[in-house]
Amino acid sequence: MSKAPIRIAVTGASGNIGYALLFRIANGDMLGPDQPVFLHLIDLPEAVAACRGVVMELNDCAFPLLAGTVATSDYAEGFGDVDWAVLVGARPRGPGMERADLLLGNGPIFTGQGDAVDRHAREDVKVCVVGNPCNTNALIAQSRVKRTNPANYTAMTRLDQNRAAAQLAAKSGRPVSSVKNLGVWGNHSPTMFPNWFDATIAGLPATDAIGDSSWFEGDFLKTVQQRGKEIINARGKSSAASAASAAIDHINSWATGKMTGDFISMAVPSDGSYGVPEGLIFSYPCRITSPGKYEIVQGLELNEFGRAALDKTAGELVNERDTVKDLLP
Ligand code: NAX
Repeated sequence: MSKAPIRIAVTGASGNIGYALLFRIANGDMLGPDQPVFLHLIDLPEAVAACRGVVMELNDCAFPLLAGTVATSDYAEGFGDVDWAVLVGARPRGPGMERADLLLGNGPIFTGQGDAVDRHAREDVKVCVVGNPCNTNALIAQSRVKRTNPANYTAMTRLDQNRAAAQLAAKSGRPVSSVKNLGVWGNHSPTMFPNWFDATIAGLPATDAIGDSSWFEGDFLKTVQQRGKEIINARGKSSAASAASAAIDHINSWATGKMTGDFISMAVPSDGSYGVPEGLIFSYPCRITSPGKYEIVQGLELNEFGRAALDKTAGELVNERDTVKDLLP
C-alpha cells in the first residue's frame, strides 16, 4: 500500500529558489522515492497567478509522487496541516541596503508566518527558513510558538557546508563524498565559520590532506564566506539551484536520518552549547539521531582561531536579535 502524502509548504513559491525547489521535491529528492508529497505553494497575492503556472508545469511533469497542490496567498490554506514548511519568500537585499534594513524589512514577514505556521500546521511541523537573514528570521518565527515545537524551527546553512565541501574536494583532488565532519558554525553571513579543523578528507584530517595551512585561513575562508556575492556578480542573480539543492539536503537528512554519523550543518536554537547565548538560531554541526530528530554534536575542541571565529559570528547574531527586539515578545 502506498504511503499517505506528506504536506510541504513552500513560501516564495514563484521565485527563483521556489522554481528550482518544487520540481525536485515532487520528484522525491527531498523525502524519498516512495513518499508521495502534497505541495502548498504560497506567495504574495500578486504572485499567485505565477504559482498557478508553476502548478501547471508540475502537473505536466506527471510526477508519480505528486499527490496534489494548492497555490495561495492565504496562510490558513497555505500552512493548513503541513508537515514541513520551507520559508523561502523574503525581499532580497537591494543596492545600498544595510543588513539592519533587511532585518527590519523582512522581520514582519516572519512574525506573520510564524503565527500562521504555529496556528495552522501540524503540531510536529518542521520548519526550514531560507529567506534572509535566515537565522534571525527563524528566531522571529520561532518566537511566536504556542503550540508547535520550538526545537523544530531551523535555518539553512547547508549551502555553506556544501560550498565548503566542494572547495575542500577540489583543492585535495578527492571526490566531494570523501569530505566528512565539516560543520558550519554561526550565522549565514560572511561571519560564518566553516570549521575545517574537524573535517576529514578520505579519512585524513583535512589539514594533512591539503597540507597548506595558509590556504584555509585565506582563499578557502574567503571563497566560502563570499560565495553568494561571487555568484550574483557572475550570474546577475543570486544562487537558486544550489540553494534549492541545499534545502533538499537539509530536509532529506533531517527527515530520513541519512548521513547519520556525519556532521550536518543546521542553524538550530542554541541550548548554550559551546558558550553560544541560549536561544539564538545558531548553525552547529548536528547529527540526526533518528528520523526527524537532531542533536548538536558535543565535545568538539575549539582552538584559539575557532573560538574567536565562533565568538564573532555569535556576536553578530546577538546584534541582529537586538535590532529586531521590537518584533520579539
Ligand atoms: P526571489 O526574489 O526570486 O523570490 C522571492 C519570492 O518570495 C517572490 O516570489 C516573492 O513574491 C515572494 N515573497 C516575498 N514576500 C513574501 C511573503 N510575505 N510571503 C510569501 N512569499 C513572499 O528570491 P529568491 O532568489 O528565490 O531568494 C529567496 C530568499 O532566499 C532571499 O531572501 C535570499 O536572500 C535567500 N537566500 C538564502 C540562502 C541561504 O543559504 N539561506 C541562499 C540563497 C538565497 O540568497
